[in-house]
Amino acid sequence: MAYSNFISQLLKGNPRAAARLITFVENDIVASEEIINSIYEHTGNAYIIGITGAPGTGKSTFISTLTKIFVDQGKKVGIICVDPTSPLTGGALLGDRIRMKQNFSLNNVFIRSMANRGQLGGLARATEDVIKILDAYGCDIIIVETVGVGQSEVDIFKSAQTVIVLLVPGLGDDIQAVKAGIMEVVDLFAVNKMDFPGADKKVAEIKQMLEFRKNYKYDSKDLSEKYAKIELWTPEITKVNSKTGENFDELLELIKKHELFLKESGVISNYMKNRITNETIQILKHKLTKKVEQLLNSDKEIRKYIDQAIQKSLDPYSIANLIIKMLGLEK
Ligand SMILES: Nc1nc2c(ncn2[C@@H]2O[C@H](COP(=O)(O)OP(=O)(O)OP(=O)(O)O)[C@@H](O)[C@H]2O)c(=O)[nH]1
Ligand SMILES: [Mg+2]
Repeated sequence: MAYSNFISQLLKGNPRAAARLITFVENDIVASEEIINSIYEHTGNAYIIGITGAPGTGKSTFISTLTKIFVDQGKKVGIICVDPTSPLTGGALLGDRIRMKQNFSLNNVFIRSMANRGQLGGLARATEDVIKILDAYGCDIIIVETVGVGQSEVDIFKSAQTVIVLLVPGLGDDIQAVKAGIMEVVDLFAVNKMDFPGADKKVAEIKQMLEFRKNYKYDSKDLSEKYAKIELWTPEITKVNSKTGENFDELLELIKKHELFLKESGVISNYMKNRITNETIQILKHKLTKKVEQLLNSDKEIRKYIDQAIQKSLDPYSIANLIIKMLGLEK
């Protein structure tokens, strides 16, 4: 097997093997299949934390402080910075990476950034594979950071056990953005920069939003990710100062509380089922699309259907149904 050497090195905790394998899964979905297949039984040990917030809210500072605490506890930490808005991993992310690498030893902290470069099967799929590699590599904690609070972050966070959103005092429209974007996946709100005026006001605004949320009926699709029922978990709110580390003890307690809740409520099995289902859907979408594209381009019978559609004797829905039949996928 082409990757077996890298994989055995990965399982021994070799960071260079991890980096190489990540590059393979980012660039090549066939490689992903082989690699994930071999490492899957070694995954499932890491606790995955998703962190997001608008630009400048202090994500990088927050993650450095949090990582330092985990490292001091003797944990191995993986950090994946995902930028769904950019095709390049450069600029801020790269700067952050260099700074963080200076602060931590490569043995304890592994940092990787990923941009949206049109990975086959999607960025969320690639992120999921990178998480598995870092899990098999031996990370106890995997932090997935994304920029922004929009819908594109939701997919990326489907594999996180605990999702934290950073807000800051003063900004007016950030809560609205959370409501429109990722509200249904947030487990914990952290008002960062608590040393700035208005932190308590921000906490009160979040509380008010959560009150509204109680009265709002989500359809079950929105909630399918982790919680079968909205009443199960009300997001916790805390304030922190990421520069000084103030109040991080409370933050860590809340993360622990959420982890315990997932276990004790049985939500964790719901989470696992949904995580695997979502991932399978991503992979199938990619595989089926590829298969159908091949058929559309080369199958003689299908070319005939397309000609018939030009003549208006068939329409695209009918062609799609005929293809589903051809693939043996109709009920
Ligand atoms: N006063 C204060 N400043 C903070 C705090 N946290 C972060 N900062 C500062 O806020 C600025 C932005 O912090 P970053 O950590 O780079 O923020 P970010 O969210 O990673 O920013 P982008 O990567 O550009 O999206 C920096 O100058 C930090 O030093 C805090 O708790 N208090
Ligand atoms: Mg940053």
